[in-house]
Amino acid sequence: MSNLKEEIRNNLNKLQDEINFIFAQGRDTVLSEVTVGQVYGGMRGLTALACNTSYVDPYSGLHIGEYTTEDFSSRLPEEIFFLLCTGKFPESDFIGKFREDLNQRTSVPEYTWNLLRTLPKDTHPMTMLSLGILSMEKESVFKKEYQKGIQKSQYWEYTLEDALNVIAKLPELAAGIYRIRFGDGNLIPHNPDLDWAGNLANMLGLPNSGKDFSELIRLYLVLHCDHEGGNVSAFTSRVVNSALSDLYYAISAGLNGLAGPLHGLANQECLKFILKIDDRYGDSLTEEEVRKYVFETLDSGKVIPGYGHAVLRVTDPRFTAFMKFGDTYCAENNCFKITKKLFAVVPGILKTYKGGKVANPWPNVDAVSGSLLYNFGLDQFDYYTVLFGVSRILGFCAQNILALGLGQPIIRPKSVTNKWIIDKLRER
Ligand code: FCX
Repeated sequence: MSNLKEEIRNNLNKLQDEINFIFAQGRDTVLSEVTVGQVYGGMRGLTALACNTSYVDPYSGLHIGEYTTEDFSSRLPEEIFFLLCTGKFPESDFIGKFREDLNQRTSVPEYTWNLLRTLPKDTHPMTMLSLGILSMEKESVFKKEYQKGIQKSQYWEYTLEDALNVIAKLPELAAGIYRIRFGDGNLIPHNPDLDWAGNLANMLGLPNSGKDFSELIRLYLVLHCDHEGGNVSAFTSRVVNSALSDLYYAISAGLNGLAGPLHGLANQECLKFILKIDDRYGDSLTEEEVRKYVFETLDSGKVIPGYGHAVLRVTDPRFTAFMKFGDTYCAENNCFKITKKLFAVVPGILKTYKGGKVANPWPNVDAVSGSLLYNFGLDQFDYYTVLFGVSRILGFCAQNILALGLGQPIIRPKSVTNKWIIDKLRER
């Protein structure tokens, strides 16, 4: 695994020094107070977690280490995994050595394929991805070593082994899910000469897949890799792993959260939304018609998919990176044109909708990603969140490796009843 392990160890030492410094300043320092509104409001804005893989700034978006989205968006997912785990980019010889290591670990067990093939034909691909990973749980190196009795300081090393075993299998597993669910069920073999994203793009077996499609898949797998620690999927994965449930359990759990329409499924919802606009108005669509459709959606009690965010307060730089790709490769595609028209109209509407209660009227990454995939003939929307999941697993793995390496304890915040809160209020 090249110098990845050594660099993670260096990063853990650095992070531990920082924590020692923070504790020396005072463990009782207050970072954030909890209001009643936050307790009942999804803990929004409550600073209660430390995550050292990435950080989402409300105004400049996703940062990994000291790099902004613009800085890292041209890299390979393999380099991004290294960056998430170590805080820096690898040396130029890393990719070749890392590929050699992953190539030894790619094979998905036959029992996983058997399981996936016996599921009903209408099973959601996210269920298949989550089950596929969970089915391999018995392979966990961490679990086997834990049962033998290992030191706490070694937990991260065996979790790294699990991470590499899962990451190596993801292109084959994810592409296999596509082939079973939407294709003829025949799997395309892994090509040891291709990189991680290139393999996934190739193994999907789409008629139009070429260099540009591989480039889209690379970008897709980079932009979705991590989004700090408090989002539903990353937090779920961390909570599960904090009980020392191994990475297979933790990844599967995180994916189950990602499968929700307010989180990772928003990309498929968004493309459906765009296609409905296309169906109704066709090529001559005007901004006024887009406006009408958006109001109709809001008035029927639905959200506008791909808009809004719990942390961001500007246009998501991941959206901007995808738009740049779209302008270069799919400017004439109808869905992409509608995406642009929505971008011109939706923020203005959401800014004032219901007295301006939408905290962030700007687009997030999901507002455009589906249009780009659709342009390349990936027209099975149910599959889009699988690609999101493959990428986000890099973040789940990195977050859990670092948390275990820093000896973080089981996560267990306190809950109270309404009565407890009412009594507290009466005491004032
Ligand atoms: N369309 C309509 N209403 C919206 C909205 C949107 N796109 N975004 C927020 N609102 C509404 C909320 O539904 C809420 O209304 P309520 O008080 O009646 O329940 C109100 O505005 C305040 O919510 P807000 O504080 O702005 O947003 P939250 O932090 O609660 O939720 C999400 C954030 C992302 C869940 C929300 O903006 C949303 O539902 N967006 C559409 C779905 C989406 O794009 N999800 C993907 C997000 C992200 F990229 C990811 O995690 O993958």
